[in-house]
Amino acid sequence: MEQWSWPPSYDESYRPEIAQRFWFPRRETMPAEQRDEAILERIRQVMEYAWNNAPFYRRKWDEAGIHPSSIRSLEDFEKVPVVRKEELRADQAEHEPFGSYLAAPPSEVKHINGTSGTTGRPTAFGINERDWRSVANAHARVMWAMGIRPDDTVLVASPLSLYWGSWGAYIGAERLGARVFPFGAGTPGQTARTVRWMKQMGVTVFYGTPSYALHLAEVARDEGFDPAGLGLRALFFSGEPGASVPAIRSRIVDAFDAQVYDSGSMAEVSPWMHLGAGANEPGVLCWQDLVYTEVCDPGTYQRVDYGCEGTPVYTTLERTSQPMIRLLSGDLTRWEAPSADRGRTYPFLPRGIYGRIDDMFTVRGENVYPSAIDDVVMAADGYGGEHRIVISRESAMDTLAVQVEYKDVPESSVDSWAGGIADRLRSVLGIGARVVPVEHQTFDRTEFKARRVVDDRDLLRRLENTP
Ligand code: 8LQ
Repeated sequence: MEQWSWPPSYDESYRPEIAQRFWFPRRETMPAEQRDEAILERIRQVMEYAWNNAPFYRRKWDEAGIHPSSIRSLEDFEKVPVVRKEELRADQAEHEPFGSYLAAPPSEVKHINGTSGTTGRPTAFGINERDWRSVANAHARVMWAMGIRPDDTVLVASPLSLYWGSWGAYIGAERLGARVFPFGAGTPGQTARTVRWMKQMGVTVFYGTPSYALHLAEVARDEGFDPAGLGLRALFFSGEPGASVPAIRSRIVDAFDAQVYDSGSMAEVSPWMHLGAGANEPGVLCWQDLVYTEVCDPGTYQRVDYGCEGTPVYTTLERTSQPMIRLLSGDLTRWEAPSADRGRTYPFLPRGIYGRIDDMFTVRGENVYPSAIDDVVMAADGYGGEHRIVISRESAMDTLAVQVEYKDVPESSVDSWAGGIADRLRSVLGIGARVVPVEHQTFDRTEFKARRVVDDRDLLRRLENTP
């Protein structure tokens, strides 16, 4: 039984036959134009609901001269002003604790999560029971598409605190009938224990960040286990670029000998609506009937053509407590038109989300994103497991050094090894960079999202003065 209603309501006893490829075949495979018509209708309902229940939206749209009834096409919808994260933060400071974009009565809020960022005022997610259940149902659907089934044991290996990603994975796995193992991450010494428990509990599916999976593989080896022998069938990721960055992806596939799926968007718009294109292929699909995604020009916030790069702007179609209507991500991606060849008729992001607009730097005229450097560096034989990208934005032109850990590279060849990476950076990305080899385990490993970019002029000067 397929459901697609506003407000969302799902038959909690429904589950497809094990062999069925699609959880909701009609919603997932219908012609994209037909789905867009239904989405337009849903957008109107969601806007109407927000207009009536969330003063934040009424104020914002009043100022812009927009009323939900004026949205007659998806092109009209592009005129709705985007919502920035700073606006949400400011609104929440003024209307504590959940902001005036809370559209449900405060007494209905039954779950609190929050932004995982460590800087600035955190924002709280107030989630009612209806949204909690729709996220569970949506995630079950997306995870079903990753091939996760009731006989799987799913390890949630990211922090089980404020981070929505962990809870989304938890309730999604639970809803599809799998066994859930909320081991979490982030406690000292936890990773070695994770490895042991994974073996003992027969974990078959991993959820976490790509950085953490690579760290886990290193720790497993240190503990005497081959990560490929841990029994994982699949790993799925959100939180940072990696699962669609070729060198990172192949490191994970090689280490665990398992399928890798990219997913994730922003916690504010959970459920994540993305899913790897297929087994062991990078890229993600936009599940438009859950979260309507527009890849937009970062200047005009209008949709760019398929084939072009832009920033995702998200609209939740199933959230009633804090609906997000045109939330600006500030991320970067390129999208492609829906195609029936992919099975699901959703737009496709072939390289996933590969950066943030504000992460971009310019070296000798070339625009560079850190994930492109990750891709080159991590593809090198002898890569020791971590690196740092040190940039200086002192002058008009940024300058760049990359400190790269090496492992199993003979001391006498270390300089030429680093030279080889510098050559590859120049030929693949067109940038000149100083590559500084450093010993294995120089840098801390992360159990959550990696922070590899160091914006530090003094460090750069010291590196430049190193012979
Ligand atoms: N971000 C998140 N997922 C990403 C991915 N697959 N590829 C590249 N960048 C990604 C709970 C959500 O599923 C994921 C999440 O991490 O939410 P947050 O904590 O709100 O962080 C959102 C940001 O993480 C995005 O804007 C991307 O920059 C990155």
